[in-house]
Amino acid sequence: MSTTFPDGFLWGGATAANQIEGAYNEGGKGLSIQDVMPRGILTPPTEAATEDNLKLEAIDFYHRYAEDIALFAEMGFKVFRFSIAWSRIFPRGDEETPNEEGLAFYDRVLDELERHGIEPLVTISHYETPLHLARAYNGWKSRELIGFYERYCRALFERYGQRVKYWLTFNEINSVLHQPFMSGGIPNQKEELSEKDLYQAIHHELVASARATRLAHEISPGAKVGCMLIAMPAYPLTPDPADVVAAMHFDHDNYAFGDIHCRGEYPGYLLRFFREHGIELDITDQDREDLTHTVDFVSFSYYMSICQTADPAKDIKGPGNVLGGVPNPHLQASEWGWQIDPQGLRVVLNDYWERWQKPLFIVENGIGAVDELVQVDGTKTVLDDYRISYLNDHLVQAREAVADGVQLLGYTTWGCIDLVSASTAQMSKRYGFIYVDRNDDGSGTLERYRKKSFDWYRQVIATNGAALQ
Ligand code: BGP
Repeated sequence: MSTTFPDGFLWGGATAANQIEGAYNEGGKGLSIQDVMPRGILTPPTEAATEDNLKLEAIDFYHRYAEDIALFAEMGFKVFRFSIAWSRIFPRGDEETPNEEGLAFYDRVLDELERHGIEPLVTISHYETPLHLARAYNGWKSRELIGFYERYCRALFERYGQRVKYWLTFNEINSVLHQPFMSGGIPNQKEELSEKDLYQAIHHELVASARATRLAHEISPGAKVGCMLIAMPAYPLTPDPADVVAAMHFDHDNYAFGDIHCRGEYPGYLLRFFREHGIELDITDQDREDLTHTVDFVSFSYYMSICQTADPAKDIKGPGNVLGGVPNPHLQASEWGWQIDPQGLRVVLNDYWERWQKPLFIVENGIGAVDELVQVDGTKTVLDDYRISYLNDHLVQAREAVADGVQLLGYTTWGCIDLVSASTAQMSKRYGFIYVDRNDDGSGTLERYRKKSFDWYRQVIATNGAALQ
């Protein structure tokens, strides 16, 4: 395989504010929904922030960002994906004016990135809706959130529009269907919500995303705005055509979000679903016009694929990233049961490219694993060959997709520095090239150590992918 990655390919890593920053009540920050989710998505939220939540301190990026960004620069990062904590900028979410201290923090982060020549890639909303918006408005169920989000976006674009080119509107927007609280700030269990409630909330997010895209283009004409999806290809469990149709339905649930972001209108299969389920959404003429402001590129997370079946007896879901599905008998899994499928990434890249004809950006990929800190030549490190192998194999498939003709802007590994897990709120589910000394019980010095994969990734970036095996 001689084809390499395109010139200017954006190599880097990805994080989210609530999983790295800590300082949950500093700098005028309000509470976000994550501050009351001490167990991730495993148990319902608590009434208030409890100390028993690793995210309150996380890895203290709020105070250590300069040291961390210097380490990213040492690996040769071209891009760093991070999210802005909405509740740092608008502590309750419904204020008229932004919190200057919050804005100033991200100025400092951007200064540091600029100093190292690292391009920022900013997620505007990554599972961290201000708690007040969840409690007082029922999160995205309320149409009022569109206006609050737009005000927040305006504050960001006006402040950082000259310095940030790449924006993502909502992290893994298709997850609202599955995790209404974490993803949509809707304070109900999924079972308590009607399908209409869920799709109405989704509609509000889609309109907000389109309005943000238009606003970014107005305020800073060079801006590139992307949607962000969970990519999880569904294979039919058997060649039975009924299984193929089951896989198609699963794909539709996810494609719908990309179709609306890229084509500017609801796809026929979703309209049919609404008709057949008696779902009548409140969609205004203005909403329809807003939705026509389509994204510049499509970004996605990719961790795994799954199978689908029409046979209820075989429809037994395994663990996985938010969506889950029937395990594939041909694949191995990570320690957390997420099945490993590098070729699925090539399939997704080809599929999305052919479907939407928009540049693609892989903004999350990686393996959560238990790491052991060891001494090698007097230096503490982690011999994480399993991580190197996972990332290598996925990048080889991304390179195949580029050779297939897919336009790929960049690749950011998930959790380039160890961080708190979104689903389990553990520290021990590690993804990073950089080990952070912090344990699930909250103990640890927060010292950073380079893992074996740190040097491996440095070489991959330095050779623009030629070092891949
Ligand atoms: C995605 C989220 C991230 C991240 C990642 C890994 O769904 O966008 O925030 O955490 O998955 O998941 P986890 O942390 O549950 O291992």
